[in-house]
Amino acid sequence: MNSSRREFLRNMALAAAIAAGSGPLRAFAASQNDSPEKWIKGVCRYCGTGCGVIVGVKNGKAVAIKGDPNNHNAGLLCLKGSLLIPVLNSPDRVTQPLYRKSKNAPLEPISWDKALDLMAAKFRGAIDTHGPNSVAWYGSGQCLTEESYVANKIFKAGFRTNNVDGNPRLCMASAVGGYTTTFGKDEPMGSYSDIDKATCFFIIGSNTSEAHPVLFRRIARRKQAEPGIKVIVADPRRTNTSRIADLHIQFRPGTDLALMHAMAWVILHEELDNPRFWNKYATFMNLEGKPATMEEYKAFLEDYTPAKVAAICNIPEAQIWEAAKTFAESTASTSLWCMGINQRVQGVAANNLIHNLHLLTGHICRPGATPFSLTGQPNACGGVRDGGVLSHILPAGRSVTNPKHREEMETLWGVAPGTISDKPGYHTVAMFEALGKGDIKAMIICETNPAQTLPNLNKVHKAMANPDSFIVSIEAFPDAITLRYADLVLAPAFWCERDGVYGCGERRYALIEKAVEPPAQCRPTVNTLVEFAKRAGVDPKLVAFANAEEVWDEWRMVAKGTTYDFYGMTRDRLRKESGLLWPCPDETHPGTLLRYVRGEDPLVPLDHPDKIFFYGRPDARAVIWMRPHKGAAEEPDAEFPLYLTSMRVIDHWHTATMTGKVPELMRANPHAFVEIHPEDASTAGIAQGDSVMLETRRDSMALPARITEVCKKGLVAVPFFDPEKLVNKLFLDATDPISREPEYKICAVRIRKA
Ligand SMILES: Nc1nc2c(c(=O)[nH]1)N[C@H]1C(S)=C(S)[C@@H](COP(=O)(O)OP(=O)(O)OC[C@H]3O[C@@H](n4cnc5c(=O)[nH]c(N)nc54)[C@H](O)[C@@H]3O)O[C@H]1N2
Ligand SMILES: Nc1nc2c(c(=O)[nH]1)N[C@H]1C(S)=C(S)[C@@H](COP(=O)(O)OP(=O)(O)OC[C@H]3O[C@@H](n4cnc5c(=O)[nH]c(N)nc54)[C@H](O)[C@@H]3O)O[C@H]1N2
Ligand code: SF4
Ligand SMILES: [Mo]
Repeated sequence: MNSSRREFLRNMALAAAIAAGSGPLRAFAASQNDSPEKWIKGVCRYCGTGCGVIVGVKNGKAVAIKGDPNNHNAGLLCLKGSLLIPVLNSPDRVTQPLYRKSKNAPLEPISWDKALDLMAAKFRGAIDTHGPNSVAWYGSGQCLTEESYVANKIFKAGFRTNNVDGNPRLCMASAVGGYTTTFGKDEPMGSYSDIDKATCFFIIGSNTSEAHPVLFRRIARRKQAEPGIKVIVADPRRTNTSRIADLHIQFRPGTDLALMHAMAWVILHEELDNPRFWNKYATFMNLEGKPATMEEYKAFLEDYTPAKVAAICNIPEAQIWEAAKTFAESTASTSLWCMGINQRVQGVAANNLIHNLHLLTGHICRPGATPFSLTGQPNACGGVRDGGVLSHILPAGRSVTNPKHREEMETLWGVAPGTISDKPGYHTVAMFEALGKGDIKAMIICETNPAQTLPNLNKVHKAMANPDSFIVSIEAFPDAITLRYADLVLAPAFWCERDGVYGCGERRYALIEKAVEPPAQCRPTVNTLVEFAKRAGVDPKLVAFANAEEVWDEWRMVAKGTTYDFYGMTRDRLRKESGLLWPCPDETHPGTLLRYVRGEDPLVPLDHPDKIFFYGRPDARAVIWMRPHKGAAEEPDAEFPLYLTSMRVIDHWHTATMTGKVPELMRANPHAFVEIHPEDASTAGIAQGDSVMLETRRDSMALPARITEVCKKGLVAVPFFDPEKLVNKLFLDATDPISREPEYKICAVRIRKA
């Protein structure tokens, strides 16, 4: 393709991206006659972008939605967000508790009172007979902060088990691992406003266009507004995101680590690094995690010369030089990444290598220059990561293995010393294995649908069918596959039928206010958990919360004085403002756009001798890691010669229990499909729309062919939203050794015409 044609196509893609986000500027109204009586502020139910919304209410019913002009999205919503009202008003809901008397019996209505008694008896019985580690919580980055906080407290302090995990393990765990091993503290230092200042975007393993549409529009606008702004996309698929790129590196799946080392090699060889920065603010760690020198780092990089890596990645060598130079030479480079990086057995290491590029070049802690991990779910950051609602962590950056941290939490929670176990609980994959083995006897699953979304799904289904287990699912929609395995289903108030906080990808906490009443028998989950805990014998003082606001006030206290300090975000303030970014230590503090920077971050003393202070690290230096490239857990071979990956589509949210209720969204992608490169299709004799049999070492299934040049040759891709095609039966459950996040992005497959 000649360069003017390429430029023309890119400009078209830019214009389309910007237009796509402009439509919903107009408020979505259910019908022309429904002019709302009042507008109530909240946050979109879907992605980690965390757009502010305002819900229009008339006669107690939600009738309209529009973007909040005062939040970061400046009034914009993508199509999914602007079509939330039909989901909220869908009659297809779990409207009362349901109970299954025996494993093969149908779910039948049961009263709340009986349901909670029964559940309490099962959990109490398991703990009394088999010990605290026989029960578990499997939560979600879509729960409200207050719900995750209460569940964590009940299990870790009330039941005395750390078997508390959730779907952020499938999603953000590797990003957490990356930030904590490089900077000593989790969460990005930058904010979305960096997008408006960046002059180079390095987007790796993120299809921002479909997964974070409102942020993508902001990137596209930035690119269109100022000539010379560069976008580099590194993704084995030619996604909508890559259409606006100046450079699309379509490398072999799983070779990102080699690519980024080669970029570092070029940066050092061309003297495009920033020694003033790394000399002062960085340190080097070798393969064993021991301190090392720049000379040793350079020697390590000799395994990753551009020529060697071009062969590993199966890309032209010139692309490596161009990417490295563009990244280093720009005035402000921002990296954005998501599941293409995190969902890998080398997920943490891949995160580290992104940070390496920023530390070598000093593209960090300046407006527009930042390594920014995009967050998947709306409250994975606020509720689960910051809240410490995983099996190895405690609230506000504390760790279960740290005696001082346990002691702090025991004091704050008012429980006896030694109450909190010093052993990490099960991570997600291990938790479901323990369920299968009968080591976990009773489990609550809340606001997540693991029977569709966990990897190696046949194994998971077998575990969930264990006759000795008791599974409670708190689930809003009756079509969730998980309900097939639930012994008890509890009916929750949905989205803006209850109030609570979501914390999105830029450290912004924002309140979702209650806009409408839930169906009569649907209850706010905070109340459900409190009621359950009391009946299960948890000290009532531990759960003395009348409502979500009281939970919020306790959580503010628990984080006070930590590096997550958001004490200044009172409920009243959150009612007035459209979200605030922590740290925000007092009520007059405006929130923090740039962490670790003197004069910006309230945790850096104003008289600190250095401009930047990485206070998360004992030596105040961030780490440049030597992490070797190793490849995927299951690479293609003679028997299974192709790569298989999985991805999202713009119209659906995960398991489509919500987006599946909206005809406009269903139309574009009603069913699963498999993307195949034309050459791979013709080798296998497959034509457009043919049924293709996909076989992996775990299972096989037939999907209709979508023959397209989106995938690199040798790679096929499937979406995972379709409940009728549980593609996760095909994927393996190998996990990253540090983050324990599964490798959803890569396994080996063979295809044939079905
Ligand atoms: N529409 C929509 N938006 C969503 C969601 C949704 O369900 N629907 N879910 C939200 C959630 S929870 C999440 S976590 C995010 C996920 O957001 P993304 O991570 O952007 O979405 P994915 O499509 O899962 O994967 C991104 C890309 O990773 C690429 N990839 C595959 N293998 C590799 C590799 O080896 N290296 C690299 N660099 N890339 C690779 C894939 O080709 C794909 O284009 O989206 C959020 N937003
Ligand atoms: N193959 C493959 N698999 C993947 C991934 C991938 O990239 N590839 N990505 C992984 C990632 S990153 C993620 S985050 C997970 C997501 O996986 P899940 O969290 O399992 O998927 P969701 O469909 O978001 O599940 C949310 C559930 O909560 C229910 N719900 C909605 N609102 C409410 C409410 O207010 N209260 C309650 N109690 N329930 C409610 C919904 O109906 C739905 O059943 O999937 C993972 N699985
Ligand atoms: S970009 Fe994400 S948060 Fe914003 S409206 Fe769309 S789905 Fe909602
Ligand atoms: Mo996610």
